[in-house]
Amino acid sequence: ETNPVSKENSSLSTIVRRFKDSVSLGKTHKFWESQPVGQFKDIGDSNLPEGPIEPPTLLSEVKQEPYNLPSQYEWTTCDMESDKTCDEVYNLLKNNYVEDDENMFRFNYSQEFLTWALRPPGYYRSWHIGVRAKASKKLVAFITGVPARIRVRDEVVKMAEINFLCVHKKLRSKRLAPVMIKEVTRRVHLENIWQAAYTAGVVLPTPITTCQYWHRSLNPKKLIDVGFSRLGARMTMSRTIKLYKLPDSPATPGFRNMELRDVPAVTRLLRNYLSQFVVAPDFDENDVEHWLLPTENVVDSYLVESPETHEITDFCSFYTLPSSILGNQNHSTLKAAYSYYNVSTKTPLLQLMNDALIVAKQKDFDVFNALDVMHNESFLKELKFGPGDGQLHYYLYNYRLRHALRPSELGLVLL
Ligand code: MYA
Repeated sequence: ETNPVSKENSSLSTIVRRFKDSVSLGKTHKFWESQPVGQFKDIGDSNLPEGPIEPPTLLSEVKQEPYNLPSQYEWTTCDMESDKTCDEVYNLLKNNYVEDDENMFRFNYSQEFLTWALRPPGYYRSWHIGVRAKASKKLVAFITGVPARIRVRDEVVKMAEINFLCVHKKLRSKRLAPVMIKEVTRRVHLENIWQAAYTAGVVLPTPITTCQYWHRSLNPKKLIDVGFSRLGARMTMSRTIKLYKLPDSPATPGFRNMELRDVPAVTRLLRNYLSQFVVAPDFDENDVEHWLLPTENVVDSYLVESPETHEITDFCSFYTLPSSILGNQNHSTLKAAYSYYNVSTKTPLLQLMNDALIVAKQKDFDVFNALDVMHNESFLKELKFGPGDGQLHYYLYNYRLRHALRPSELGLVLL
């Protein structure tokens, strides 16, 4: 399967992905064909209206009991405020979550990251769903939702962001995932929410857009040593290290960490910026405080405060998501920063992102990753990002768009 753990593109991995994607387009999707999502057969049919595919039902008509699991398993609601449960979830994902195509790397979301990602303002405990083996009580599967307001054109829609779908490696291909998706859907419906947004590395019916990961080497020697990237043609290690060298400190006067007192100004800046995209989150001050105020080893945010006027003119952020390196003698973890939300009004975006690279390097990240969403295309090549082998498809549940979007029309980054 093609997955969104991305490493530098190689011709082999690209061929493998294109082949798999072409197979998946002709594949039947027993489960997904039964769901209110855009279907492959409807692509290009511009008679279908934009908006919800199915209307909401009365809450009393929502199924009141959980879906049936195979008899050896039981549902559990995971209390992400409990360190013990958080640790079980962490270990399930650490050993069974998303890998790249060649199984060299696996996402290793930290406990602090999971707590942050799963407990935003207004979160529902009931949307953190686990499956346990009845006999051993071992956690064997997981799926989550968190609430979000997402604007599609000029409509703000209450949605669930679905993430962390994971089935233990030993329980794969037994159709457990569809049951988990139906159960999270039921629990979202019980909160009177009828739409969802999610991303996946696999092609399903049907992406609203398909994005590509790009990677900027910060520690090229390690990236080459672990097989994340390869020495370019006619390149030596020392020339490569020189190529990716960065200044020791950011260049923009007034570039500093975001603080609590900046929340109103950052919210204004971000809301104004995101208004130009077709699909984007509708952030208020509470959301900005949660999602963008720096949290150690989870999310970093910087802004530019004009030294003269003290106005906040620019903003950039990235989150911390390490990957385990599978089967390397010398290194066990790849430290990756992922570009999150960036806004430039005065400092050129190129310069702002160069400063982001510099602070990421100071913080000892090995690589800085970015999708080709929003205005990211404008800096990727110039700042020496290279295309990755990972594609990331974005989806909406129970909401149809007339046409697929270009990645640059998307203003949403999911974790
Ligand atoms: S994306 C990250 C997904 N996780 C991983 O890649 C981790 C490693 N892999 C695994 O743990 C398993 O392989 C998973 C599938 C659990 C992915 N999204 O049980 P099965 C369909 C949606 O036999 P398994 C993320 O977390 C597949 O096409 N569907 O398969 C966002 C087939 O259906 P169909 C997927 O390999 C999740 C069926 O499942 C995905 O044992 C968003 C096969 O089931 C996928 N990533 O388990 C979920 N992979 O026959 C949707 C496979 O029709 C949310 N499948 O092709 C929808 C909105 C819900 C809320 C709505 C509210 C209103």
